[in-house]
Amino acid sequence: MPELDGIMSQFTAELGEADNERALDDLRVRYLGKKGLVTAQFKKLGELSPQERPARGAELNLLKERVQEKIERRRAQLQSAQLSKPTLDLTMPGRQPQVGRLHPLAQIEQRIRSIFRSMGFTVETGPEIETDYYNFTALNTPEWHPARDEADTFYIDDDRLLRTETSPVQIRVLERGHLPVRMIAPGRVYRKDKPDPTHFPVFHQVEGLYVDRGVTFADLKGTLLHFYRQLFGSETELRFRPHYFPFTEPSAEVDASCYLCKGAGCRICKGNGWLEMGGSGMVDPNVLEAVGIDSEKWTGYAFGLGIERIAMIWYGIDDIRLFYENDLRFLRQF
Ligand code: 2U9
Repeated sequence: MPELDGIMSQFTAELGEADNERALDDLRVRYLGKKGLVTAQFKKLGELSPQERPARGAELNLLKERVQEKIERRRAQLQSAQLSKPTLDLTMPGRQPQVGRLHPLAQIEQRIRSIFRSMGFTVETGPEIETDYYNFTALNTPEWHPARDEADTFYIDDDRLLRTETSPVQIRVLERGHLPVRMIAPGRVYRKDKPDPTHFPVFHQVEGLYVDRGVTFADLKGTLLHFYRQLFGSETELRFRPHYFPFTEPSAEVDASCYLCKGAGCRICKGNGWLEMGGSGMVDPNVLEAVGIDSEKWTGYAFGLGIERIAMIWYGIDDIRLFYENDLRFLRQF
């Protein structure tokens, strides 16, 4: 019947366009639903004569079955296509990778390491739990020295403590007996200080040591001058003030001219033009003899500086505790 052929070919065309299950459902309703095109044909059967009706009915049943069958086949097709579709959606916006960075103290330590490495210093490390011998005795630190007091140092037991400086690393290196030694020892040190804007019970130091034949205070001054000029700029000047350390003789505290105002006075140097950087001196002969080095043949210089202090000066940070709070709003600035 031409009319039914027309319905079938229209259905086939529309079926080709139903590319998802919802469109397929709409299509089914449009043909087989209560008011559907095929259903309407069934309704018209009553208008036919009893002779015409059976043949027409059979034709319509066939049409209905074919439409149903095609819909189900298409549904199966769509479902399997959905399953094999990749779940990766390339049109999705990308995720911003979280790029990390080094802690400001680690950044400063790296700069310090690289300046000294460029001058031929090795970088040495050692344990943070030390013995009384390495931390004090070998460093000529007398029994009466306040650093030995339980109030100033974290003791683990009678003999063991958290190192109060990185100097024990130098003792361990000198004990190996290979001279000359030209090294720095960066690392964590501990003191029983109550936290305040300039004190914290853990902080970081870099100590340096050069032991060779004929090392003088002039070598110390030249090396530190080069170091601080690399760190703070080529106009930097140094000032050495006499001081006392148990492990060096003579000893001096080291000031650098302010990198910001060049000595005129500003908020960074608190108006006096100079920045206190650390200490230095010629290694005390007692220290060399304690590790079996002939102090008549060999001399050396040593120095120490605090990494937090340099970072605070360089970045203009007024409270050491900020380095240890792990607040990303602070840390992300560096
Ligand atoms: C050996 C011999 C000598 C290490 C030295 C200093 C001077 C010094 C302070 C700076 C600020 C510690 O971080 S701080 O609080 N350090 O002033 N340290 S000379 O002298 C040594 C070390 C090891 C065998």
